Amino acid sequence: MSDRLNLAITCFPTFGGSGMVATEIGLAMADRGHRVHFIARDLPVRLHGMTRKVVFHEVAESDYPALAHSGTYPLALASKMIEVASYEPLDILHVHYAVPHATAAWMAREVLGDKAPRIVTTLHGTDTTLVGIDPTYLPITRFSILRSDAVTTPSAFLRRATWEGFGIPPETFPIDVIPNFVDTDCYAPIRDRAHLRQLFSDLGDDEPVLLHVSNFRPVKRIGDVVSVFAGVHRERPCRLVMIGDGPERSPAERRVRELGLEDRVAFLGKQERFVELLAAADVFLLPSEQESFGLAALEALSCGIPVVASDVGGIPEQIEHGVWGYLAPVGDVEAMARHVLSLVRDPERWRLFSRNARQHVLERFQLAPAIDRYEAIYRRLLAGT
Ligand code: GMT
Repeated sequence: MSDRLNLAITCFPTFGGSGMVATEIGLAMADRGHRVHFIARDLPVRLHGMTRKVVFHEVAESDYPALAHSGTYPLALASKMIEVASYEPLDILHVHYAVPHATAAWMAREVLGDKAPRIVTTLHGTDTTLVGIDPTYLPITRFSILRSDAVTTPSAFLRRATWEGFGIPPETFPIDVIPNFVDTDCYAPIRDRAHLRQLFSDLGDDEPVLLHVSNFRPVKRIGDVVSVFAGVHRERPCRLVMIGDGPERSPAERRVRELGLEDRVAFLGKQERFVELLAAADVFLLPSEQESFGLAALEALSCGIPVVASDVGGIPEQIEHGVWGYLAPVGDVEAMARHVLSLVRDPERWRLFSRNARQHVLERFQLAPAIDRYEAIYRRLLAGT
């Protein structure tokens, strides 16, 4: 086996955390001298401008009229995997998200036979907790997971949920937990309120700013973000920055207008880069219904921004309640607002939480150790152990 690996990565090229994690893994592997291919529907968001380092293969669905609306993406993806593996001796195919990516990888492997790469599947959350355990998709998702040569999850919670949800006895099928990671040089504590003043020209010097980033899907409980903000604002005037877009954005904007708070809230939509705003905010809100990990919270912690979040899924694996953030039961917006107030009213406590947050991320969630672990899995599979 050569030292230089030939790796292909498949992910959703959207703003979600799974695509970002996949992209960072690919770029880091390319930095280590490995050959890296991305096979995806579109150029992954954080891959923009980086194409010299990696090769991108676009998955294009057939435009044959009879196939319109028949969901040919998994077939088109498997076909592209087969095509790439036919002229490149791929060692590893690392797919992010079980449905349909692990399924497409399995189909490609069946076709490729001896030329097939090893399949690594990283589960990210909803592929297990929502879609995967939907009875319609459960058998095919379970099958695709079990046919992978290695499976990883970003949290111990998701590993447990996968074993339980798919009825897989843990002793028969090991799953590696590799926590998500963050680029701590990029996500660093640099507090410069000038960026916030571009959003709120009348922002007071000590007026707290709350911030939320997500895909605004129902699972994120966007209504709770607004309720927590409104609860805090009643006691201590503050601002809210909302980054991202999705089905819950319009209802949230409507609610903010009904509350008469539109001058105090900035809805920015999808942003490719928002680290300057994040690092200048005071508290990050993540009141999700479910979260296998919560990458956006980790990025906030890396900037030294305390997080107030719901006590679900993998979130408690990265946030220690009362030390660098606060956790509350899902939907308990009063408790969340109280926690935010306890931070913004007590600068000494805020500074302590901020230091703890950054320290914790530096100790446990750096990029290089995570990449070492993925690479070790690739090499373990190729060594056949
Ligand atoms: O949060 C989302 O809905 C997007 C989704 C995705 O596919 O990117 O996020 C999932 O994967 C992220 C990266 O591992 C995790 O940080 C998120 O917690 C997870 N989302 C859910 O579990 C709801």
